[in-house]
Amino acid sequence: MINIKEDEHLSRLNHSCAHLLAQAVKHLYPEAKFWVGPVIEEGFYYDIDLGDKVITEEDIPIIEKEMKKIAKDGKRIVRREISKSEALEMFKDDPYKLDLIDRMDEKETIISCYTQGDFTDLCRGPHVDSVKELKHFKLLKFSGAYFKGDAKNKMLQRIYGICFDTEEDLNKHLQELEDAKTRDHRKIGKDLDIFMSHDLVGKGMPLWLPNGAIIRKELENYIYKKEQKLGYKHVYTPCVGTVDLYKTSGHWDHYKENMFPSMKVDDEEFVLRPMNCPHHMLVYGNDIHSYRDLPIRIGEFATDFRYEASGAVKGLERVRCMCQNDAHLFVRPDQIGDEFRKVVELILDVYHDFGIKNYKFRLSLRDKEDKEKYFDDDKMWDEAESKLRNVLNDLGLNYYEAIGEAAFYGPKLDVEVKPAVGPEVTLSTCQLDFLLPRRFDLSYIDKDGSKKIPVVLHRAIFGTFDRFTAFLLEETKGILPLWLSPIQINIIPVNNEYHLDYCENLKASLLNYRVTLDDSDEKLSYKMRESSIKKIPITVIIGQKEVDNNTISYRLLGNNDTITVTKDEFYQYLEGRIINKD
Ligand code: TSB
Ligand code: ZN
Repeated sequence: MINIKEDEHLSRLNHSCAHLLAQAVKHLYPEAKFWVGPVIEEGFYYDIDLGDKVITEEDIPIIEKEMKKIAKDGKRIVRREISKSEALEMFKDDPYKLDLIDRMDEKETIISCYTQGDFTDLCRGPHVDSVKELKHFKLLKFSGAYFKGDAKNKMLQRIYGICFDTEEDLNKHLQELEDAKTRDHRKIGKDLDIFMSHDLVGKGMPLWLPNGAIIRKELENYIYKKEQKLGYKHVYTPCVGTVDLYKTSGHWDHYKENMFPSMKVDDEEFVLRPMNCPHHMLVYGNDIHSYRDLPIRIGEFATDFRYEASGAVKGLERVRCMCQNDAHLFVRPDQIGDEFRKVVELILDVYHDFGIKNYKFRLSLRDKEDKEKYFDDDKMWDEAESKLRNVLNDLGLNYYEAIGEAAFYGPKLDVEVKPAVGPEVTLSTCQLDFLLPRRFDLSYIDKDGSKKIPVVLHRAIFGTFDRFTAFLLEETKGILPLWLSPIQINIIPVNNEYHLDYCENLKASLLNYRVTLDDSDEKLSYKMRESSIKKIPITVIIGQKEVDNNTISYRLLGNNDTITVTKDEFYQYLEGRIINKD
């Protein structure tokens, strides 16, 4: 889908359309006051104070109509540069604009305003020449939005829209938006009974339903086997720790705003953990290690809690309670490159198994100026950053570098994916860390008998099971491979009276698979449709011919061909698909 912000012309068009929206709102609600109206990836929005008025579905076509009317009038959009005092006078009745103007430094910024007919807005621009260029737009949605994003402030009305040059472009885009909605994992998750939410549990705290739990268990088994083969040792640790644990790790100083508040129990003060690293540091520290023991790879499917803004939580993709496919790899400095390469190879291997192709590698580096966020050891950072870069280059991978995106403890590699709706998110991650082992006073005995400090690689291949499942549902449109499908085979007797026994025997012979038998009294065509709606990969249809010949007829999801085989052939076929992760 097009990113409006990245296209100079469309940015200008959409920004002008935001002004058109504001002008129309001002005509309809003269008391309206305006905060900001930026261009975003998906078009534009404007945050508006309408007093007690809350925008409803019915208001949107009325506003759109007024926008069309103003556009038809075809007034020119005129830019004017003004002094700060002029700006203060011009917007004296608008506290939001005054707030903006107050923070402007006349010497550094040119203050400008744009006028179209009876409407003037404070704005940096640029804009199109005339409102008559704004013909093909649509208001897409609306929501409440706190002034400056702060829940303590007043709730404003935010209206979103998008504008194109032609009706064709607009319609194409609207169709893409519709398609994205059907791909949205929140819709698929509901339709296929994968997860639910409930106010009584809380925001960003999804409940995995039986179908979802099957997917998650299969993912756990899958990655657990891979990690076992690679020498990982899995542990279980509590999902709370004391505040002191997080003070020791540095999270209390650097990550507190992402954590749930602490709670007192007797004389201890706990927090729900946002990360598992501190626990794993303690597990490592429980033993004395020789240089020969390293790398030591401690893995856990670990539940974490993070404070995500209520407006940011989203289905399974961004939650407040998540389960990481986490591991911390304790290595000697000379093992960093090798171990990092193994993690990248594991990521590539897993993505290959799942057929994931749409992703980007992002090498996240520190911002050298930001001494507050990043510990101050330029040599260590430079070395670490170039080690990661070298491995990526050796593997011949495409990646881009992002300054200031590193964790406070070191540089990292993130894998970025694009959800059906909304901005990119990180799936897998591998983060180098020279700091935490120091903070926990960890060591190993080197060849010469001296005590050395290990380096840690934090890595999560799926990221979290939550986010990975969300992504997978969107990539596959809910059509999961056989091995992951909550229901793998649905058996339908053509006639319950004559064919049910055969179907029951068949089901009993498929004990290793997740099988349903639809013996309801519905018509065959209805049952077949249901099977397809539930995205069941294989639907077996048993009629008289199959009973007489001791055969099986089946259809694959999305395909109307019926294939008839012997039972043995069917078992072999199933086995083959499971082995091939097909
Ligand atoms: C990899 N300490 C490391 C760990 O050892 C860590 O916590 N890294 S993280 O902060 O990047 O989180 C790991 C992964 O969790 C991310 O790559 C992302 O895929 C996933 N994740 C992060 N926040 C959320 C969230 N709110 N909801 C769902 N998944 C999330
Ligand atoms: Zn970690």
